[in-house]
Amino acid sequence: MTEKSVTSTRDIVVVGAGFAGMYLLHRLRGLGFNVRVFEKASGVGGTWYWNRYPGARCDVRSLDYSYSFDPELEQEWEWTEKYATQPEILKYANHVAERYNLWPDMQFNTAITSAIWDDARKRWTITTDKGDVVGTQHFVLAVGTLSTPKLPEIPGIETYKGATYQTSLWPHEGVDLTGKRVAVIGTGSSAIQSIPLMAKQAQQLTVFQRTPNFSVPAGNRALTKEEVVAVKSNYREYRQRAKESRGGVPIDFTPIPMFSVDEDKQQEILENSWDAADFARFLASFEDILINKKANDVVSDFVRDKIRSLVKDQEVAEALCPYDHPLGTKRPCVDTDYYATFNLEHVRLVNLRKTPITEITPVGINTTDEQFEFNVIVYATGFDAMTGSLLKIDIRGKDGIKLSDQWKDGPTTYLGIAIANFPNLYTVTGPQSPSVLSNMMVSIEQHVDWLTDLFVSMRNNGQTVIEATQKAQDEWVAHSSEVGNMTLYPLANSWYMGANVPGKPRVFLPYLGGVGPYRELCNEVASAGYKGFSIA
Ligand code: NA7
Repeated sequence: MTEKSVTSTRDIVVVGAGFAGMYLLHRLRGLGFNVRVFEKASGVGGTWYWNRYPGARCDVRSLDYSYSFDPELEQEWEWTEKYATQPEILKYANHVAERYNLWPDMQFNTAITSAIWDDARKRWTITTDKGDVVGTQHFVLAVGTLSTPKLPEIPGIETYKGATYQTSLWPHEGVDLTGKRVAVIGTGSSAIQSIPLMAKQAQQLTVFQRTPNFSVPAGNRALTKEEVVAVKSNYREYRQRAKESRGGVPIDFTPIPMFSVDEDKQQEILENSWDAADFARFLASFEDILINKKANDVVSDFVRDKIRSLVKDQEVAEALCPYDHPLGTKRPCVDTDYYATFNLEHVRLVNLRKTPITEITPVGINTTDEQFEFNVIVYATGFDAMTGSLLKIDIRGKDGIKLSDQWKDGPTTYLGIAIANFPNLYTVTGPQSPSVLSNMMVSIEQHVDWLTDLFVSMRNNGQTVIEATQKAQDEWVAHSSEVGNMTLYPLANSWYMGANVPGKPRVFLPYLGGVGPYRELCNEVASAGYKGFSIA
């Protein structure tokens, strides 16, 4: 790539106009950096731009899942429900873009196709699918963690003649399922949120389930004025507690070990947590749910009993009960009437563990036992999580080394922020950071603030290049995997483990050390002059 072909130069190029990209732009531009954000979508919002399926909501409470960087913004914005809907979150994202006039520095409908490090010039050359060739000092991948949708590998999928939709690419104008015979493949969070609403329209709804998931009730409702005031009048202290917490959400009690109390007390605590209708709180019911299999069994049994009490047909109930993974080792779902939907006459569950899909035909879906015909197939089959969107870009670091080669056995990073051999390249909420195991807003703000401080420090010190050392990276990867292995998480075939994508290396992707301790570690690295990095 010659300098001549570069059509513009920047201090910092950011990929993605989700909450990370927008906040990066706001902070960095305010400090005088020349920043350009590129975004594949035609608008801001990232995951909330794409995932428009019926019932799409955040599973973190709205008062928590919002920016904290500007007290005026957090006071003026009015969330209406306990869990915000996708349209409301998207409206918020647009409000932020408008309020801070982010539009002029964001380029939409543009995907980055390659990023090549030029070691002589100490700069990245970024190419887009619209023909831009941008030279930049720093390159930040704020591409999101669940942003590469995944279709199932089912023979005949391309032959189906009816309408097909993916939950993660739902049409902006919505879909009317009235009078339709609808199939849903998948029973993850997206399916569990959308199935009750699709069932309200469809003439017939057939759910193809390979693996059941644990789901806790959302108990969604309008926020009361009093509870909003209670949080907003104390937002600084509330946000601070979120930053110091494990998951980025303040918990109002100190969990105890499961077996420090008798069975009756265990059940009482679990009932209270169930009624509190909040999965983060539910998972925190006892301190050892995710590290002690026996403690986990108690909670898993508790939820299985709930499923049996909610679903009338006990054969269906049993099929909906997860046994293959400890509760919480796949992200628990949060639902409104999911289990009760299976009591409706026109809703049917097909248990693919008993009768697997053999093929998709022009008219429907065949299993080993039956041939189904549908007007519509909905794929709620998830994502190539955490690394999919990073590896879609042809990224080449020092000596032309490809990121896809360096990561062929799984991602290796320093702090989930930087990668050895890839100078001046950064991931926001990347693999081996708390990321998807936390309230993403808290983790996004932490990474953006940390990177902003880094860029300012480098500028002030006349430094131009920073790179994670191999040693620091090796130690971080070892630490991250050691922490992961102390928990029950690796027991599940989850997207946390890359297990949902055939051929993807089986590595625990997020960092399990907790948001608060992780923040401290990152701050220590910075205050020690960016320990573990070579910087010049
Ligand atoms: P998930 O949670 O990855 O769910 C995908 C679902 O699709 C899951 O039930 C899969 O079953 C199922 N799936 C995938 N491939 C197939 C095939 N070939 N046949 C049958 N079923 C299949 O994605 P979501 O979009 O629901 O949620 C992602 C995250 O968004 C969620 O965790 C929240 O953090 C928000 P499997 O378990 O692989 O057997």
